[in-house]
Amino acid sequence: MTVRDPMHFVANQETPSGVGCKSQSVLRALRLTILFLAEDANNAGAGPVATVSMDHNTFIPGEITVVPGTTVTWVNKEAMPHTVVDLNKGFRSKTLAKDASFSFTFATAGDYDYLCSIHPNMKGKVIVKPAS
Ligand SMILES: [Cu+2]
Repeated sequence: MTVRDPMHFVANQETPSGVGCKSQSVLRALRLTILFLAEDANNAGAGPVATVSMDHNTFIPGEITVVPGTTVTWVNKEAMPHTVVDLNKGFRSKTLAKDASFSFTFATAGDYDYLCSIHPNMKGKVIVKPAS
């Protein structure tokens, strides 16, 4: 497959000095950036989402079942700082102060046991399985 870039081709033809080429390549970079951002926004909006709260030193709900592709967001609802740490090291949040959140998109089916590294008896589980 051949990919052509007509804008770049025209710029080369009309401005042999190279000045036009430079501004064209800046424009091209901008265009690519915009495409990238647009794609990113689409992805963020496309998948299902779920929320887990952290309150009273507890993940609520403690166990959730989601389909692959779901973005889970943990939100700390209390003044006590918490973290979200996957026991299999798939994800790990920073320390979350009150109202801070952490998100992770689960692409792969499986059971994900996690805990708060500050309060190791504070545990939760995300079960990722395709809808039947
Ligand atoms: Cu904690």
